[in-house]
Amino acid sequence: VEASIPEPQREAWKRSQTSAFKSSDEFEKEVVRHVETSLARSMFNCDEKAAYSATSLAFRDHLILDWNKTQQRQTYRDSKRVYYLSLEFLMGRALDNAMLNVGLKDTAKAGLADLGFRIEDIIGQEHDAALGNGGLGRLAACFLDSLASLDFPAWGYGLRYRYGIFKQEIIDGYQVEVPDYWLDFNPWEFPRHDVTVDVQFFGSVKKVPNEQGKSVAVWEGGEIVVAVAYDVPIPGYDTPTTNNLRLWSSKASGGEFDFQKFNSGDYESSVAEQQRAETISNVLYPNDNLERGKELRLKQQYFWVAASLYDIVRRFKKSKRAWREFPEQVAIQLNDTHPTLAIVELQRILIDIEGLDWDLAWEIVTGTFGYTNHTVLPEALEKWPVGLVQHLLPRHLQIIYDINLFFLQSVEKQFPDDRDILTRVSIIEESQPKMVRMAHLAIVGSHKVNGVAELHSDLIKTTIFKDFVEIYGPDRFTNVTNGITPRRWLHQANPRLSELIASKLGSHEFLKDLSQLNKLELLVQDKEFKKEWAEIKFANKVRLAKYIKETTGVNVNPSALFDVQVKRIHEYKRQQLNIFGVIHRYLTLKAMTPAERKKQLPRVSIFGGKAAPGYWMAKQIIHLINAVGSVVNNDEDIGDLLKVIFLEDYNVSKAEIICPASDISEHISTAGTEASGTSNMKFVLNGGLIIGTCDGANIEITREVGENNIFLFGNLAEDVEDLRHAHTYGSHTIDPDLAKVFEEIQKGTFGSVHDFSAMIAAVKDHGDYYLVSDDFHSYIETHTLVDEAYRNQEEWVVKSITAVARMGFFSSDRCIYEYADGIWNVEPLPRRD
Ligand code: GPQ
Repeated sequence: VEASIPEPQREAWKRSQTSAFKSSDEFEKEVVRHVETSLARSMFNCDEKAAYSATSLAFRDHLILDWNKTQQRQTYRDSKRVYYLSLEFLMGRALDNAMLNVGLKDTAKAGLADLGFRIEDIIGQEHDAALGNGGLGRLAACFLDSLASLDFPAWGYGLRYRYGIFKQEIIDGYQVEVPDYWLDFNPWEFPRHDVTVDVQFFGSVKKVPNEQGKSVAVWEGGEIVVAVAYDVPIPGYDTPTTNNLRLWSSKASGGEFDFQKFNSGDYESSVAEQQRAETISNVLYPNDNLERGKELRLKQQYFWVAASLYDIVRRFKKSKRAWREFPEQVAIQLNDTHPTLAIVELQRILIDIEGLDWDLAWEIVTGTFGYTNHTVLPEALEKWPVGLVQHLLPRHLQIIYDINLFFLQSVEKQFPDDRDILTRVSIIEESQPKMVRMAHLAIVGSHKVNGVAELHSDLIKTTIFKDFVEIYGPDRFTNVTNGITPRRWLHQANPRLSELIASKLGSHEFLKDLSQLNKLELLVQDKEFKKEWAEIKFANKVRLAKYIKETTGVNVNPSALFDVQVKRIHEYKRQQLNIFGVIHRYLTLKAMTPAERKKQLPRVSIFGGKAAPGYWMAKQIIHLINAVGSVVNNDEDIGDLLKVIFLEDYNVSKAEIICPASDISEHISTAGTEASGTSNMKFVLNGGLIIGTCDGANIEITREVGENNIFLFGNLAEDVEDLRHAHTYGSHTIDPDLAKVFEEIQKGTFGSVHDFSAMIAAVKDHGDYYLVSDDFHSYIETHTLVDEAYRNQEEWVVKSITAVARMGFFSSDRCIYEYADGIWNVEPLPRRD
């Protein structure tokens, strides 16, 4: 149906066009209007929550007007679009970001003050949008910010989980998970009840002849679940470009419930069907770097992929172009293997529905997709039992087998004397049960595969994907080192530092061209500047100390060295190494005379992060940290010299308080295990130094900031395999200082001897897979160097400024330019209105 208004009536539309507020007066009018109409309240019952809601609605209106124009222009220009498919978008709060990106935060601040509210309190009302686990989901969010800020025509596609990552509570030192129901009132989403897609599951396939007598596959029967679109506007910084994040929600195909069944008295089964459908988008799987192969997870993946591809293809078809032009109009990036079924789904649409022949379809498919790998950990590589795929997606399994057949035939031709390579690279693992290897499918179906930091991209080429480099040549593989958006992680999280930098550089341009930070190096000897720099760090530490007091009751001294490790709890990230080091420090302090103790540097060790609910060892690590805290924090011999804090429920909005307040942060994964890390970048950009292993992006951070401005320790990735081998087959002696730490734990100093015994056994008896003992000495020594360096505050500030000045490379804007150029082949489409 043509819904366009006829020419003669358009004048009336233009006269009545809505315009966005610009002044604080106009803003106030919008807020009051939303309080009085959208919320049906008044000045007599407008609390902070209502003021937050109304402010957000006012800004959402603003964004939607820009969004409309952006979409109209992109459609009119018919330029190539990027689609970023990610099962996770860890967005955090939207209001502060929207205000800063459209440049109206000061306007809103004045308006809110006029109406009787403090802007910080209003911002603080917002519930984080926590549709992700950790780094992978936050990377997707940073990329959306950069895509919009750089004017790229780009959409994100994800799932609208009713429950995001769980809320973490710490009760008696243990993690307890509480559901995160965040959709009570979410002003940032725009339901599109008219944008729906029917998604099919189960059923069977039959072959029937088409009009030309060719046999085609028809997938029939099974059940239909409806995908409903919810749009989230993504504003660019300092540009009217407003992109879209489309999240799909599932509902039963009979509407609320099946009325036929309902009327025939079968109430229960009609409700059951509705519930089964809604379950699909109900909850985010809370695992980081782990795939557990649950059927519902595969359903989520296909549901989201099928809806997104239908939407993308529908948009392409409006342009009436020939199919072979598809890859010139559409670039789809697969964020990890979670959306790999998109490769199969597009091939299915092209051959079964659009009637293209296999080869042309496959050329289109591989021209369209790019795949980003985020880990080499074997337990995180996705595999699905063939039987499960057969049951849920019978036609897709056939296509996967065909893709594999053609692929293996070509490999066989290329390596006629090598039988083993076929087994190794096959998309189907010949195990019991047989499995579909999603990473292999993703590589075969994409034109580019990238890792997320140099070391990681080299590792995938020499280990897990080695054979594919032989087959496709090295050019199929590339690196795009991760980055972070300086808008959220500097300007929003650390406004004072951002303003100081702007005052010195003469503008806020550095927020869009982060390499301009290098001009700060000219100021490292400027006394006044250094003083202000140090004052800002101190103020950020005072703010965190206040937060620690409010949430844990512990007083920490803001002049102490703040040593932070916040990230998902995982054995490979080695929070256990950190807490063992803390215990070692505690024992060292205890052994000193009071006079000696007086000379020591006070420290606050701050931890935060969630453990996957089923990850028992990670939960024990959390327990040990809390147990050590309750002993150390109450030891009168120790006082301010050492405090151990575990911050509950680490998330994006808490990271915005924590990152600006570190002196040192810890990025201490076993070499070769952390693909990149991104919080390392956030801490350094905020003037904190880091202690880290030669792993992930730490290596490139070192190259940029210089070896003098980072604390590196530990074994190298190239030596890990030999060390592990030696632990298992040679004699394995534990570092003597670490052995003392273990003795103390086993004495019961921190309670729960039984609980902690598994952590100790992992090192002593089970091969120390993560090299905790091997790296312990070097770790402790390096912390001594940190203490020494921190005593010289003059020098420390110089290091801090120098490091920030050299962080330009780690903007996610740089990442997006690299993807655009090397993988997507897309151009920005700026708007100047
Ligand atoms: N990452 Cl496979 C996750 O956050 N979750 C995952 O399931 C996988 C990877 C991380 C990875 O561990 C970090 O090193 C990266 O910096 C991050 O992805 C973004 O690439």
